[in-house]
Amino acid sequence: MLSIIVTHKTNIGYLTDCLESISEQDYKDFETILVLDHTADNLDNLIEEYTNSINLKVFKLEDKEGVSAARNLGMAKASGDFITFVDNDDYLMPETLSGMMELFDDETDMAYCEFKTTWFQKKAFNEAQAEEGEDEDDEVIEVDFEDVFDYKVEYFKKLEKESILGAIYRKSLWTDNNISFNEEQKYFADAKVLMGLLDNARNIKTSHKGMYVKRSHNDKLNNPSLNQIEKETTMPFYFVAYDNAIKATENNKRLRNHVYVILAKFITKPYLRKLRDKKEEWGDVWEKEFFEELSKRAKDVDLKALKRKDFTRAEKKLVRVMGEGNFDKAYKQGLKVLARRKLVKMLIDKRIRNKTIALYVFSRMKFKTDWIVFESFMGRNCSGQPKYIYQYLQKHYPGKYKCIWVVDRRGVKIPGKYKKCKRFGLKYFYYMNRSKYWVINMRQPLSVPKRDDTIILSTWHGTPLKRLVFDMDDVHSATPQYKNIVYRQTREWDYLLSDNPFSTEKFQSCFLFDKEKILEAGYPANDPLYAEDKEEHANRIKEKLGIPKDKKVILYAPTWRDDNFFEAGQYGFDLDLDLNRLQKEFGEDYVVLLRLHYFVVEKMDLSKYGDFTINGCDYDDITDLYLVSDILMTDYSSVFFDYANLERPILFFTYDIDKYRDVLRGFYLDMEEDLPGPLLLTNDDVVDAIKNIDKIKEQYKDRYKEFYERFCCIDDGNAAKRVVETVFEN
Ligand code: C2G
Repeated sequence: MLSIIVTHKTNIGYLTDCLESISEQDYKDFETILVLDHTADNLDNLIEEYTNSINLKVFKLEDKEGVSAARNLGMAKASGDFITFVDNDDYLMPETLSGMMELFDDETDMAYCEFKTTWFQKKAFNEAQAEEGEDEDDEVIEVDFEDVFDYKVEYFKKLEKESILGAIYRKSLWTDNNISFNEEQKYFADAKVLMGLLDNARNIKTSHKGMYVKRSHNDKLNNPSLNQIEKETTMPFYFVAYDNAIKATENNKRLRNHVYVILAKFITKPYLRKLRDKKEEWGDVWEKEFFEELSKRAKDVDLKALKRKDFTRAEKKLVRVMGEGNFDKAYKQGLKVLARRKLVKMLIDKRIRNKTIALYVFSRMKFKTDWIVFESFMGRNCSGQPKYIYQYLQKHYPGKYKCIWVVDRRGVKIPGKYKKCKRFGLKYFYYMNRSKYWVINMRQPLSVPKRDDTIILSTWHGTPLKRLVFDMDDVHSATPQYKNIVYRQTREWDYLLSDNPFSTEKFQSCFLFDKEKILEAGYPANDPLYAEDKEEHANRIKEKLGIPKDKKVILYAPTWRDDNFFEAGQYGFDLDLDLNRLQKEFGEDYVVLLRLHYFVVEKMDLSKYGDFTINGCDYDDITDLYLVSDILMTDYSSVFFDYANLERPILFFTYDIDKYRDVLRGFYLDMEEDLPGPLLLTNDDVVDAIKNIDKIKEQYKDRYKEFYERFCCIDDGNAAKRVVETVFEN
């Protein structure tokens, strides 16, 4: 029998995924030992639900605490011949246990499985995996007994942070060799244990079936995972772990060498970064206490273990000098390592070169109080709130400000008098460093430091429907540091523009933002929707886009999907709308103006629909597209909040609402109750709705009115004026 040991202290939200994944295993001969480490969570319901399906046995840590003690207790209670550990915030893919269990023969003491770190919850991860396609390669690598040594090192390298997770062990491997977790050690307790296991295991096998999925928590502020806890807290445990690992590898030179490599990597990477970044905050800790501790250990490192492919000569020297125990000398060598690294980076990366020039040259140049940098959608185009604030300044304060537009693409049309620069080009750093105002509608890069007197007007780009940042449980599309990065960026904003009281409320929670700095002035980009000449303007745009005068326009403007991505900011899109059918049904009276979100890089081939579709994907300014359309169809995009200012019909094609709501994001509004139009789940619904658009208008009249009063209550055509008069010195 196999005993699965799960320990629990906090994060009950994650535990369901963990237990569910155990219940879904096809291997059934197991018990689950759940050890509660003084948890404040109420697990009664979960325990009841899973008692049978995972053969659950619950124990409580009484007089001790901590994950090491909890795991030891779990092991003492385990009645299986085999054991494995699953952290309460992680989960297993199907067939993970059977994949490993079937590998055990008389000489095998451990079997490990694939291991992946993710920020996806289980459901989303499964779907992403399923879409990637089944991994056909479930071949088992058999290891010769002689090679087991290489294997041990390989295994060790694979497991990030020297962890014992993602493997099944013969229990006697632990008991015969007196291996257990050091209960004094709050962090890094796995290192010694793992060394002991690897050293004593007779044979190790690897399974390619299933996977151990380690969840990173990306909410460093509210819910840190171990590697997000400040180094100052974990350092003392690191030293203990290191010493234990050294002891455990006394008779095993190759594993010992690997321990040296770990220390050398620590010295040349995080420790060095600490010295560089925190000079003024070091205090005694990094310069004295940690330096001394590291130095003591560096002295014994066999430098031959540090291979040329992993360490430069300067880095190797740093490890040697650290071992000599002279801080000043080590610091100097550290600076040399950093300077060399920077030089190499500058040679290969233009952006780093420009950033360095900015640091030493531009940031020391005179600050210009009448310069304004404008940037919309990270330099994609001239649109959104920045465009209309800019236009207002051009019209009402001609010549007063020098305006600079950040635009990356060629051919972007910008009216008026301005300078232009490319994002992260040399000129960009020049203008960003010297200009007093930055008007941006997304987040600014942290690599351009804000000067003390710089004013950032963050206009954002829509009333939030989809939950944002700190209101999201899980961030599927972003890096694990996402919340932390957003927190730092938003601290730099001097003003955050809001379109309505609802946004003002949500921005406070989703950005943990101060109400005082929120400027509830309405959206300048919605000003044209109230302009007296909007009809004439619309006609001009229709002509530009080639929309026949006798046709009505359905604007289809969906948002992006967090899980359909190629890389950061580059997303795919599957068009579920049946354009063929719409053309057959409505080709006589309508055209469809297709406008995908700016994150979507996939190009749509619309040629087969002839005149029926107009491609609006590359059109700069969506406000213009609102003006020319008779109906808006969207899904979860905030575009409808803006469009509602026109009081024209809105349809919601929400074919994947369950996934979007439950897995990917979650909403701030009740989609069924609060929206100013119907939710359409299929193409049949879409066809019906368009056919009956007048009826729908009538049906949703009251709701539309309520919606308008709630979300469009400030926009009146004068938002740009209000913003300019508040933010700029006029
Ligand atoms: N947008 C667009 N075309 C689309 C969708 C969006 O031009 N098909 C533009 C609109 O200006 C819209 C903005 O991008 O207001 C934001 O789009 P969303 O679809 O709502 O998505 P997102 O970028 O995730 O922003 O608070 C708002 C949220 O941040 C949403």
